[in-house]
Amino acid sequence: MKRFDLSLYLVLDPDLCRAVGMIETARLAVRGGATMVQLRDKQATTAEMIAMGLELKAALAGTGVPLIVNDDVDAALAIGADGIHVGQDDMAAVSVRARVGDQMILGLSVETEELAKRVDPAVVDYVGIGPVFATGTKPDHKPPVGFDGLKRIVALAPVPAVAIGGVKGGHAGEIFSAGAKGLAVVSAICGQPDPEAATRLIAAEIARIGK
Ligand code: TZP
Ligand code: MG
Repeated sequence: MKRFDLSLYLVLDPDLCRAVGMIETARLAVRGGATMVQLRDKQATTAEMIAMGLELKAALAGTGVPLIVNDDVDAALAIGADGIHVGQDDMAAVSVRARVGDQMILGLSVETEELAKRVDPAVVDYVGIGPVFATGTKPDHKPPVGFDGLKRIVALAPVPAVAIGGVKGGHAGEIFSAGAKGLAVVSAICGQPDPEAATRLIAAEIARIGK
């Protein structure tokens, strides 16, 4: 049985994390209450992803927080990551599942109701839905769905969902009301002067609404 908690999902960005560093940002965020960590580096080679991922894995060891690797199945396998996250333009989820086996957490980005309907719960463990809002963190993002779109897409997804895209702690109420199980954030933590305090504030918002 795979266990994971989507409530406060940190997605790392090497540029935004530059001042503090990705490893240290992850360590601080977990101390502040992050429940999942994703290594996402669109420029890195597989060898670089593996090196970074092994460091992250060591930093997260013993915390119970799963390490998810974005896009790169070979890197995820080499790292022995807890999960892999792919988008609609990456390797098909069913092919990813065939490569990584049953035990790895598999996340899929979903931007529309149509795509949510097509998710196979026998293959995919969770979906990332968004962007909720336009965001400079992912310049090529799809049109924002807003809270209404989020609610409609969540309703059609057969697996738990996490909301992404311009998401801040103050959105926790709307996000959980829409049926999502958590907030996935980049810039709300990466590049913040105090990533631990920033995470703690988001975690407090989530706790405040009773999630
Ligand atoms: N996928 C959809 S939006 C996004 C990703 C990776 C970036 C979210 O970044 P931020 O800084 O939390 O808006
Ligand atoms: Mg991708």
